[in-house]
Amino acid sequence: MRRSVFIPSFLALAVMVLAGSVLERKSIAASVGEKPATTAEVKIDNFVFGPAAITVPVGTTVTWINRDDIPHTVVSPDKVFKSKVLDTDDKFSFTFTKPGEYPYFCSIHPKMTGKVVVE
Ligand SMILES: [Cu+2]
Repeated sequence: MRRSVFIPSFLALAVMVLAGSVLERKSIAASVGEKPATTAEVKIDNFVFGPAAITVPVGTTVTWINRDDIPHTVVSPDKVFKSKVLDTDDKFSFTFTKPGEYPYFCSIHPKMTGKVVVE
């Protein structure tokens, strides 16, 4: 009677240990095999993109956030990306997967310009 209780609980423990080591191996592989995602932020304030030019590695997600009290947009003239109209505190994100220079402007105030350089 005692033995029949012991064996199932031993098996359950063994399964838990095996499952744990598999999970651990997976997370190690993930941390070695994948580059950490990088992010960058550009603030829009007082009709200015700040910083106006940024240089980021390939794979970076850039987020623009409108800290101004009037609406702005973030538009690539090469049609690589285009935000909706961003009201105060709205955000727009784009992930750059290829190296290059990506100029952009605000379609409401075309004198507002910026640039993302992806290396
Ligand atoms: Cu604007």
